[in-house]
Amino acid sequence: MSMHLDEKLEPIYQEVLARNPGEMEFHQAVREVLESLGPVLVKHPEYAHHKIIERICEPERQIIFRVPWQDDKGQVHINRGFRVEFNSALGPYKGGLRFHPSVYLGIIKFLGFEQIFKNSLTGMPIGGGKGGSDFDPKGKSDDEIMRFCQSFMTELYRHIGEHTDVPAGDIGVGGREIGYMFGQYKRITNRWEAGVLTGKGLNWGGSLVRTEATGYGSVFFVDEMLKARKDSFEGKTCLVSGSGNVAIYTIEKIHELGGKCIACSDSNGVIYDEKGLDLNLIQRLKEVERRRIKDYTQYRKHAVYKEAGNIWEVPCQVAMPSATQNEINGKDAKTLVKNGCIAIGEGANMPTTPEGVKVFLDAQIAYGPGKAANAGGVATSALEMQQNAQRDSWDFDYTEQRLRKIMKGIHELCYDTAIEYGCPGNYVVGANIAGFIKVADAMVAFGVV
Ligand code: NDP
Ligand code: 2IT
Repeated sequence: MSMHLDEKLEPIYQEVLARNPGEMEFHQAVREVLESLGPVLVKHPEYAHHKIIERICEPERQIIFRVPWQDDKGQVHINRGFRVEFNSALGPYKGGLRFHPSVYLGIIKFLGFEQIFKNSLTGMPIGGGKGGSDFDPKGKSDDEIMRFCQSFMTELYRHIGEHTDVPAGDIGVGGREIGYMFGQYKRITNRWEAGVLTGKGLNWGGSLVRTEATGYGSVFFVDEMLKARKDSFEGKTCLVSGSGNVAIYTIEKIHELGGKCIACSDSNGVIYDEKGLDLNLIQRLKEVERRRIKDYTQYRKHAVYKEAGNIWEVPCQVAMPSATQNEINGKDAKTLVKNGCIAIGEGANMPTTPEGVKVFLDAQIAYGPGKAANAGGVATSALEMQQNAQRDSWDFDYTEQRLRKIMKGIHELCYDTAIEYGCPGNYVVGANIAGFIKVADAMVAFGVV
């Protein structure tokens, strides 16, 4: 089912398997990148000589720590915290924090590994890292979230800094959590250091458009893929999985560009609204009231909720997975293609299994992999860092234009690189190779470090 690996790369992959037992998601992310790199080693024998790939697959530093906290009843709980500082060739480690019960080292490492190449593609000076905890924010009070975030930062603070490592949000970590963590960092260090975290509130160092950036950026990326095929979002029926930060602003921008989103989801079920999703309602339910997507049907009576439903069975032309890893398998991908889907834009990280990716590539539909399509979030984090360094803040339109330009640049880079390496239209090859080369060249320049 998986592609064949180049004979130089197979032993490197075997070594990754042996050194990182049981970390399936990390194995999957590494394999997907290595599958693209065979022709790069032919063009650049110096990378093999300097063992660049072996080095890139080994995180520079992996931090695992205890996070004790007390719930509202006074009960003590112990969670595990992670920060994997994967690669700092291009800049300080940069990447989000994920709070979700499924988190373990293998998930943080897959995300950190992907982040290296994604951040490279943005053209901004940021290295790759990721962190998080197996803490489950669902059903917790604000006070419990605060105490958890404070405890988490009480260990993390010693490892991060504006020139060292700059965390942000991911699943389960948004503006509220960044606030509690920034407050604790400031208190412990006695430094008002805006550049240490991104995704901050607007009146304390945050950037306009950061909240919207991942969703907007993913839609801009798909728009570029459609343009390259002389097509557009106008009149397209779309699916967006999830109903969190990325999903919400993906839906908003699709509607702005003339598409119609008819379904979204959460981990319990799927909402189908044939008249087009009511975004204000979703925002109120999810962002303000923190409720389940099921409640949508209380306010839109014609909409249908399917518990444990499969969103990919709804016929569409554009699908934007924006929830989590491996949410589209080979069968789902076949269903999408059979039902007339012509474009996939991955708002989530690694949402498609290797079998699914193969289906999309074989069908030659426009397939934008996460490390290219969802790079707008981290790119806007880098814009937030720029504003912090200048002690400045830019207006919404200017910041959105910068994001739009960055996404256009990423599309062009992936598109051109795919052609250069003989795989026109294959954004997987384009993103992996273009992202890799910039990091590899920096590592060669630095010598054996
Ligand atoms: P949120 O926490 O805001 O939302 C996550 C959404 O995905 C929720 O609807 C959640 O449902 C659903 N979801 C999460 N885990 C699962 C699961 N295991 N099974 C089914 N559904 C799940 O996170 P974001 O919107 O920030 O992140 C979504 C995706 O986008 C992630 O893959 C993340 O890595 C990626 N991403 C995020 C960026 C950002 O800037 N935030 C940047 C680039 C990528 P429920 O509420 O039921 O758990
Ligand atoms: O996966 C990602 O790129 C993010 N969660 C955003 C990281 C960031 O530093 O803004």
